[in-house]
Amino acid sequence: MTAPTDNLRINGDRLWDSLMEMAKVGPGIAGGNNRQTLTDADAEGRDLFKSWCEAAGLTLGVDQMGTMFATRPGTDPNALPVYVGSHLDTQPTGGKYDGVLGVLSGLEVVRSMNDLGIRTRHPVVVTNWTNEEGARFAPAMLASGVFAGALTLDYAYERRDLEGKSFGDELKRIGWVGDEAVGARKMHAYIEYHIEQGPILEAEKKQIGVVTHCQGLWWLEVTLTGREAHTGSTPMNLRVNAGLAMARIFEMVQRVAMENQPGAVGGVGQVSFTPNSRNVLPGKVVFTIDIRSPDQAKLDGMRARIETEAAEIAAALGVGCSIEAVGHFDPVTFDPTLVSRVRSAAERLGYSHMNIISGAGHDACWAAKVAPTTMIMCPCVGGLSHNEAEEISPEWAAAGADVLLHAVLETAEIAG
Ligand code: HGY
Ligand code: MN
Ligand code: MN
Repeated sequence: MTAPTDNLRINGDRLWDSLMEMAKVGPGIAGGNNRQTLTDADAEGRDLFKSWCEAAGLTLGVDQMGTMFATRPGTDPNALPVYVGSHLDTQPTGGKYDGVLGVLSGLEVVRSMNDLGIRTRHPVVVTNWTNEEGARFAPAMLASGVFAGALTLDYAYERRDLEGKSFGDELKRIGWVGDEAVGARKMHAYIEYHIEQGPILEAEKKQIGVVTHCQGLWWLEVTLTGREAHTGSTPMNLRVNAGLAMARIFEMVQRVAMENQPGAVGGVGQVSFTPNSRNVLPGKVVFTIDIRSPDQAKLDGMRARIETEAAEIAAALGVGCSIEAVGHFDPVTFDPTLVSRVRSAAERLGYSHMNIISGAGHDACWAAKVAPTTMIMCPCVGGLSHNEAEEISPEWAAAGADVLLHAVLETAEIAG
């Protein structure tokens, strides 16, 4: 493959304008976004992205999980496409760039190829994966998981949000059930550009993260069954206290993660109490433990210890305990050829760079199961993400998109 000349750059102002335009869709309450998957705001964002793709001359395909694939044709109809993209859905208190940067930078790469009159042998496809976040419907990376064959369509359609609404019904409600079989598409390669969502690149003053790996993950949903009782008149020795069991399990998860340093994290982001009344001891407590590590043995060892010790903690308090894995993928090693293409593109373009392991999960983690895959990262301010204050600079955004342009052109092969 011949690398493109080093003077090819994307249009950074146009990319930034598109990011700011998309940020107006599903605004949060503190400057970020609340564009959760399969909500009306998600549908609005999809329509905006669709209009931009059509304006760029792309042909849109949609699969049965609602994932959007916008294709720029290549010169060789038999060549498998090079896929780029990420996700447009956000956390409830999400930032303006998580996922969105990858989708709109993929679009910017196509827009720039149009401006430069570049044709490639392989087609280029810009992707918006449905429900990457897993905030409303667990697990995260749901559509890409079905695409990679790790999850079934029926399992995905049956996933329910906290109001009991199903993924399948909500996808139908917003009118984004596509006709393509999920996973029928074959990829020549997949390259995802994403903000780091951590503090390393900014601290090391590097413009580009050359992502070599992504850490693995378990999401363990714990259901604790206590006994609803009066918080005032129930003596301490007669309580079956699911809330106390939860607190002790949280403390244990923290301890297990700290005992697996370096390279392990563990915590809880979502809890529900039933009946969730100030003066009723909870009869049921449900929460999801999120543990991650780039080391397979550590990841699985933490899961085993947490499941054993959670059961012991609950039993000691007479509290019922059941645990269900509701999300998982093993640590991922990205494709070495694509990784070195990203690195040499950064060097050719004069951008500082370093190897990095992704702390967050991405659709690339599932794409790597079915095609040569890699990622590119840019720094984010203070390493903050999954927070409405998430921030990047236009320069950071453009640098990564330039690298994406070069990596895509080298992989899709310039045809004149
Ligand atoms: O959970 C994750 O790592 C991703 O942000 N969905
Ligand atoms: Mn993301
Ligand atoms: Mn995210």
